[in-house]
Amino acid sequence: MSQSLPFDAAQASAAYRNALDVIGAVEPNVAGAIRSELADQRASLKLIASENYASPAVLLTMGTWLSDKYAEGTIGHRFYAGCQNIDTVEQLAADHAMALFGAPHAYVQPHSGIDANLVAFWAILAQRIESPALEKAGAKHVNDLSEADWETLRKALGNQRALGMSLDAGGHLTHGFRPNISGKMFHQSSYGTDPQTGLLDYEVVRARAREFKPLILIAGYSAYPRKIDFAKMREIADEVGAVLMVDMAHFAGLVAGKVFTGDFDPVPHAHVTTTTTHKSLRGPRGGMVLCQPEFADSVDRGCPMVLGGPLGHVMAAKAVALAEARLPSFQTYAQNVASNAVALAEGLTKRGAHLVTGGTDNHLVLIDVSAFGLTGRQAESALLDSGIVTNRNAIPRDPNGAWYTSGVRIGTPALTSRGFDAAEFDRVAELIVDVLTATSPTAAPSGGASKAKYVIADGVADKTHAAASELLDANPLYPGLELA
Ligand code: DSN
Repeated sequence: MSQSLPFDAAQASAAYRNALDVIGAVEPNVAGAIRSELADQRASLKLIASENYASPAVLLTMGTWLSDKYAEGTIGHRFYAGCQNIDTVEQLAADHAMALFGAPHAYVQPHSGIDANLVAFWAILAQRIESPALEKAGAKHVNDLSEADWETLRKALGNQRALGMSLDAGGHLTHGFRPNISGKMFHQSSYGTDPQTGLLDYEVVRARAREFKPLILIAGYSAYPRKIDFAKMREIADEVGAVLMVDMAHFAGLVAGKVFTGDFDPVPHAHVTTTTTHKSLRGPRGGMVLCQPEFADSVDRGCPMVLGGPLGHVMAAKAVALAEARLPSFQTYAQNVASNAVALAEGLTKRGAHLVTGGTDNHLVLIDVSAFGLTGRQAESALLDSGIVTNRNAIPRDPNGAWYTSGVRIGTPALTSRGFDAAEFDRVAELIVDVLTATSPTAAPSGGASKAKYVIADGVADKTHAAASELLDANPLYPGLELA
């Protein structure tokens, strides 16, 4: 499989050489760090499920004077003069997003996934909450309330409920958990996964929703290796009168690339869908909200409600990335991301690794490394020592908690962008199992096994580094792009 990033190597080389000369003339150390980052990215087996490689066109779009313009407000309705070009790029990004995802409305200003979720939460509260304060004030929208009315509203907001996937089952911090503002705005409850199969049990979700009666039913994940039936989630939301909010940050590329269709495509089923743009979607770092028309007005008030001024250069890069995702080649890429994940899962399983849910049908697998006698932290570090970049992750009902964990999360989007195929992912699986088998915990000073320290059998890390380099050399990142 050849690399799937669309770009012209000669053009990109010339652009980056000139740009680095301009940067280096002012602060050579920054130019050095940029060069060094490319070298590092080229030299590592990047398996972090939330990372990818954006195309040179996407990256170059961000280094422009669109960055210099303030543009609070919405398209054609700004609080600053002279925003015509920001209007153009924001409209382009929204149009591409609506066309790509078949969404009635798109808001492309959020700076990150957390921001996108916050915009969605406020929009849902504004749209759905039966606030006595709103009626009393005769206000049409929370933005029109007086300070006294806000006080009443805050009390009403504090009584709202959100139901999302539990963190250890693969849910996200922004789905109502305490370290995030969503855990303070809402009374939160969660649904987990079946203890035997590791899969979502929709009847358990339904029972929890009936009992808890959430305002918002949240679906989506950052570490669940399976697809979700969003038609069923919408049915549950409707049954209890909840708004269905789907956070598709991790799998937006699979939706865009038509791997997840029908009941597994969240956009037609959810009232509000949020995403990041830089994971499997392969765009610039940022966020986005798609919604049904009834939420559009409230979603569009994201800035200044909870967002700072929109980043014109990033919205422009979103437009470029979304245009790329509309090409037929992106569908091939997305199919490869999913089929490579299956090859990786099968390669790990046949060599004795235990996978949460026993496999995958998205872009990631979650290995339960306790079967190797390791914590997630030890496994992550041993793999890194061997040239393999992953991240540790809790598994359902994890006895080692969120810091040490018992899992390692592995994703295929980045290496698939480099062109890795199923046979190469099978080889990656072999390398991972070799390293984990050769790693053992050292003794803790207090007795028993350490949760952090480990030792890798002699020679294994070096051998794995060499094998990883062979795979990387066969699939160069940005082939032909030369900085010197
Ligand atoms: N940091 C992202 C991830 O790794 O899944 C989610 O916020």
